Amino acid sequence: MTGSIDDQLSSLSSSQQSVTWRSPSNIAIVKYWGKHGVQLPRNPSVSFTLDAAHTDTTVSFVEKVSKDDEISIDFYFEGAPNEAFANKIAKFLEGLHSEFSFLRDYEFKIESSNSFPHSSGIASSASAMSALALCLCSIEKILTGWPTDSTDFLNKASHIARLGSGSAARSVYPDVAIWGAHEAIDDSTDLQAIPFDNQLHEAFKGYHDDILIVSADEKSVSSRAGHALMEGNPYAPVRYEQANRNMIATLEALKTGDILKFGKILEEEAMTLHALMMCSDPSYILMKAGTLAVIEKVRAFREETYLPLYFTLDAGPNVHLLYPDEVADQIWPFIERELVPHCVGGKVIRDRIGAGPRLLD
Ligand code: 2P0
Repeated sequence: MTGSIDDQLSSLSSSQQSVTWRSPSNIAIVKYWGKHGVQLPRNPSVSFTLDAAHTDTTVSFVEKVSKDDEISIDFYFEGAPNEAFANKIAKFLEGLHSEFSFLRDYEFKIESSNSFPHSSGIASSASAMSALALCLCSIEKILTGWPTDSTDFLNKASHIARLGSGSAARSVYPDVAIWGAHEAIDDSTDLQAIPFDNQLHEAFKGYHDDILIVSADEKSVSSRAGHALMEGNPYAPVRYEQANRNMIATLEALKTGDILKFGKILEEEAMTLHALMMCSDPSYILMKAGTLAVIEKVRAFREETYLPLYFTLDAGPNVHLLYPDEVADQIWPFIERELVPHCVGGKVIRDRIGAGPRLLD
């Protein structure tokens, strides 16, 4: 389906017994790092919604013949049954009973696949949990007629996605999404993300994010453990203040098209995130030698050319390279020649800022 989310939702019919959503990953500009309670962030975050890196999820549902209290799911990942994921999702759904009263009345088959290889080192929780949340909200709409409008629908989808994985809350909106309460940002809340609506400056339209796969190995410390280690980190309070300041500066840069200010914050946030990991107790490092080599080359390239190529990092060794479309022809040859050799198997995912999730036929 194409068209607005309202158009897409209006195509849902009460007779259908399966629904498929394609939902993208996102890259945080101001990072969410530290949480409390039930998936509540310690600081607000803002991200670019991506496009090429996405998950397709189909949920089929059949009414149970005899009702019981169990959640019944079959889960297939990339076409094959996957018990580990099935158990994780069953546990997630158990916690959603108060959100979706139908969960124990149906048998569910969930089929999920990613546009990027499972072993590419790209985190899939944001795209996977947002795709699943969108499917569940669509099933609620099919069965009950609610939510009637797309604002309520996306609000709930973001809320459910957050319960699955914090960063997934941001993936339901196009272009730019904000998650976490900030006193100077209207409607911002810890409970779900909100859209940036039409405030993004032209300069960021079609913005590139080339994701350099420096390592595809499993991370030594998961994001869940990383968030938890923020609780004892002596720098945490200062970090949360910095994130609040960076939110305002980033949103200002996104509105005014200030690419240089945007780039400066982008890199500061990446370095802070990894510095927080290094000064956790126990300390850990997720960057690899290749990560540092790429960072140094990007900085030298910028000094030499004055071209606006900036990097950021997720909670891992892979480097995201962000730059405007209008200078792509000048920047890509450098990336290809100097940086791709640092990638495993020369692997780069060439992504862009994206239009958000899509209901598939
Ligand atoms: C972010 N990251 O804002 C930050 C920056 C990684 C670095 O959110 O435990 O998978 O599922 O809520 O969302 C990665 O953590 O953590 C993350 P959970 P999540 O994107």
